[in-house]
Amino acid sequence: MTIRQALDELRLPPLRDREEMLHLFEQEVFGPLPAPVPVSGQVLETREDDCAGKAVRQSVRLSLHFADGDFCMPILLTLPRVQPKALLFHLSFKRELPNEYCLTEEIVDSGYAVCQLCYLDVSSDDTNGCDGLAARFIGEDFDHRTTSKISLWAYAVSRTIDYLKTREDTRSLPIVLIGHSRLGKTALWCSANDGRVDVCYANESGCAGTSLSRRKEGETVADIYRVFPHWFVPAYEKYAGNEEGMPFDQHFLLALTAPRPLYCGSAIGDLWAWPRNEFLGMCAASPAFASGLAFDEGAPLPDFGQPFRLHGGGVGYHLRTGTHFLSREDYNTFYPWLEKQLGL
Ligand code: GTR
Repeated sequence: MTIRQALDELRLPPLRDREEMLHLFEQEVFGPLPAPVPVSGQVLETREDDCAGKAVRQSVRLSLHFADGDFCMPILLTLPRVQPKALLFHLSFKRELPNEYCLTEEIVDSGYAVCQLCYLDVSSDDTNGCDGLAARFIGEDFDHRTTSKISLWAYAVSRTIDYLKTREDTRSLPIVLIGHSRLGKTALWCSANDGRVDVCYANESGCAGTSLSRRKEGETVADIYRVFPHWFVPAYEKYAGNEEGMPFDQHFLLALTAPRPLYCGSAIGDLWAWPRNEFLGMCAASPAFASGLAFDEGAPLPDFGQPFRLHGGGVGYHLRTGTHFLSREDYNTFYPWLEKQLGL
């Protein structure tokens, strides 16, 4: 079967105007992001000898100034002593270091500054957890019925970018947003809403991320909504078992990063995310980009049991061996493609 035939078989809705696609994802999947508020940052601690003395690490408290009081969350900045190529914004599962998904010394050695924000410092990953930023919206304009935790996490990334744009040392660095799995979904949604994300890398983001829902194996809409309803608005549930009835599919979400570069990493053993549909999602989104994924429609559908990479366009993809993880190999495979996009 060719890639074209595999895409045709899915009978995907054709890509639409940006505003329509954004609206569909707000209405039917993640809910809208709250309105921006002013942000300020206070450096709480500076460590001059981070990464064997090659970088300075700062712990910063960000304050989001809402009319009814501030919401504060910590971020961690690692700033190389030499001029960085870009800033990798790592949306993180945890706050503590070391972080197996974000090896700061290696990232610094590869030439990048790092900003880490832990999603749990925004709001818990819990169906009934109206804590943190979620508490601001419960009973007001937003509760998790009108927006989702994924929207709140994405919102927090954007407010952090507001702050990064106020700092002399980070303001002009390209922002490369990286998220793995549920945080890959969040990175895609943030990038869809915020054009200041210069490059978006969603690693193994699977269902509701890069993986098309139609004919998906592994995790389905029913599975994900049953376990994680708080990632979505309730409208999404109606597509459980009715993926064919969706007026969209995940290629709409991916296309919302266009014309900026977009990257996806998949793993052969990550069958829950279903690499075949992650790859086809990237193919289907490609027409929205000036330079899409460099694939040949008439070529045979790749063997998803073998690693491969497609680095020839502004949409990039790799499939590696192994299981669900944001690995060194993912970073090291991503960098050469990223540097092309950054014009280095
Ligand atoms: C799983 C979820 C996936 C993925 C993953 C993760 O339990 O079903 O969609 O997001 O969590 O975030 O590690």
